[in-house]
Amino acid sequence: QQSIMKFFKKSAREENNQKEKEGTSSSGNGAGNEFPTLAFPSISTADFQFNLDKASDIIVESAQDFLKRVDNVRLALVDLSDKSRIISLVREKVVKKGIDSNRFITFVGDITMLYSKGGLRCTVIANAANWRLKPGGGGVNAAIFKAAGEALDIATKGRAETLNPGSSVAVPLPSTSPLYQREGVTHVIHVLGPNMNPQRPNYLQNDYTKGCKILRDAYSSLFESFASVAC
Ligand code: AR6
Repeated sequence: QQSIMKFFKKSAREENNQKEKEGTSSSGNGAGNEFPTLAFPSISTADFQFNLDKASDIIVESAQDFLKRVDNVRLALVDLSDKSRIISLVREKVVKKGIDSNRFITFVGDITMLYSKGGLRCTVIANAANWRLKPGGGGVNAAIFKAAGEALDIATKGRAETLNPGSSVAVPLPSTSPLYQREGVTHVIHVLGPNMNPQRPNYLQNDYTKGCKILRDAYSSLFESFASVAC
């Protein structure tokens, strides 16, 4: 709660809006604003304790592969704080690889309020889910289920009961959902990433050979799901 409030302090909001209008943001949210955009959190790097440096490599490589293959779409990595380590790592690597800043952006904000508070239109958002696809539990999963209301829980149950690590499921959001009405979100894609937290199910015991493969599979499944609903 507190971090969300801190996050959306007026100055940050205005800065994002201004950058969006001018198209001058270093993260580049200008000319590509008309493309269908997927907003996604960094999968597995908070509650699931995945190594940030390895995760940032996988995010950038997976995004680059996807954007080479699919035109007229945009990806936006989102995190809550302007001190987000994963955002800085990804930004550096995106610049190094010369990825088009109109097609891959980083954005600081709450993924459930991107349009209303940040002026960023994202018709599809990703959720770092748990294997039972249950609401609550903390992190971005709790925030998305709360903002979307019961409609998301019902729609999710209609699509899948569980997820395997490395896979995703796209759920159309009913137009009655506040997230649809307020933010213009038409789909939520639940993704289950690799877990390096001994307190959570499917614990990988620090096996990063398996973990990196699962994280790559998770992003490739997420981006394919996005292409299938957006294109
Ligand atoms: N908006 C944008 N980014 C957010 C938000 C938000 N509202 N909330 C968190 N993040 P996490 P995981 C960022 O822990 O590591 C859940 O309880 C956060 O800073 O949500 O994949 C599920 O039920 C981080 O960068 O997901 C699972 O059991 C990123 O989202 C488990 O946690 C992912 O953090 C999944 O753990």
